[in-house]
Amino acid sequence: MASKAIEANFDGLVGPTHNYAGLSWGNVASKSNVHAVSNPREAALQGLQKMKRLADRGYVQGILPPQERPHIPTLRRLGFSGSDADVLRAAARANPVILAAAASASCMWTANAATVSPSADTADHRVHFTPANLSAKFHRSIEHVETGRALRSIFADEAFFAHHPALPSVSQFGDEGAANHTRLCAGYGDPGVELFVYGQAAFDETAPAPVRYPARQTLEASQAIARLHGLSDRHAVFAQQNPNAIDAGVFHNDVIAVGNGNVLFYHQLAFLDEDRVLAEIRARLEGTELVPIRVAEADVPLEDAVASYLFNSQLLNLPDGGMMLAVPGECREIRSVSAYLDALVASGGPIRAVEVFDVKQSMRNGGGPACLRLRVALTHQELAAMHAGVLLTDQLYERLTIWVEGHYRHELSQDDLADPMLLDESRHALDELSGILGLGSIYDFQR
Ligand code: SUG
Repeated sequence: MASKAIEANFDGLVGPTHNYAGLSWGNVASKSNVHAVSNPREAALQGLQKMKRLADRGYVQGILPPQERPHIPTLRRLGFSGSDADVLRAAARANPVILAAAASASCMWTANAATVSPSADTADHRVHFTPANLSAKFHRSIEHVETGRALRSIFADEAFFAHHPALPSVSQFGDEGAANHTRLCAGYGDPGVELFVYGQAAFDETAPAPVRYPARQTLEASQAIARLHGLSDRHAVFAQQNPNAIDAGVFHNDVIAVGNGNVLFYHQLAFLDEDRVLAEIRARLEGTELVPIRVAEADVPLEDAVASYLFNSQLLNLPDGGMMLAVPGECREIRSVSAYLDALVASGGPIRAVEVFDVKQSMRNGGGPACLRLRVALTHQELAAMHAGVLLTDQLYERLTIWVEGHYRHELSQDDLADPMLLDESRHALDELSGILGLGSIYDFQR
């Protein structure tokens, strides 16, 4: 019999340097808000409020800490030298985009932190983690070392958890983590089907590929993760994303599809070969029937799906059966999407409720509710074995709110990124945070 299990969501706490630098070509929101002034305090509070609302509804809610930014070791690696203040000044003078990349708070989007395979699917029956190399974007490619450190310290017990290093950091093995990985199952503790969605096959020059924007995830990367995690053919399906969708701004699959349990909610233009994808999932899914909810272009044009982030929603089990969709506020601002959501709930299908979350600060960089969370299905034994200090309680929420209010700025412009005071403030904040979360010295500056 399958052991009982839950799904925990680990949200990335937004870091003190949250800013709009326009670093992600192919991500429409990031480019259209380039150099807008951000509000890191509001961003972090919006994230915490989302976590608190979900925790209050009984969902297990965890936190992944922000990384040290600006990341001085990265700037030193690029030849900037002297004191930390000298390094910042020299980088700002030489190339402000490099400084912005080293200062990005992008690790907040933990759907890109790693790929996680639950123990019900893996050969050794441990939960497997591989941090994503995020090699498609320089500012994100520097995340995986600290991500791996944080995951190892939270899920430390080797009897239950297995950790792999990120894949080689080259475009042929570009890996964007859970944003391109969806698990379908009867119950979280039952054997599931892990759907790996890739943008391009790297070693086949004749294969279909987007022409305007980059494909960030390759087939070869997805296959490597499945091998590392010990997933047999029964547990893994590989599907190519529709290249036209990538060219329309769908830079990760979680901008056009989301799955939970036996439900796959997706846009008709999500996959290159929709029929094959559904057939392969159906052939592998045990103990339940796949319920596809296909959104037609006629109801929600792709452009509206990208602008609203309809599919970047969290699809969550309700306690009495059925599911709720946690959508970003933008879904209610776009007529086709709002009307679709009303019709969806009225249709009598598995999605019975829609709840709106305000994560605007993150949305302006192309990160909706689903980007902000990493899902980890855990048995009760595994949950008991992990580090509980990162699980959100009322007390931790209060403490973190006070912490944000005490350390974060209201405004941050691109010029501020070179301010040595910002580095100082950020290190002080993170030093205190690692104590609050009981994580030990996970940051370079603490070592
Ligand atoms: O990688 N934006 C992120 C958004 C990630 C969204 N995640 C998921 N879909 N799961 C990215 O493109 C923008 C940073 C800037 O431009 O300042 C950025 O990195």
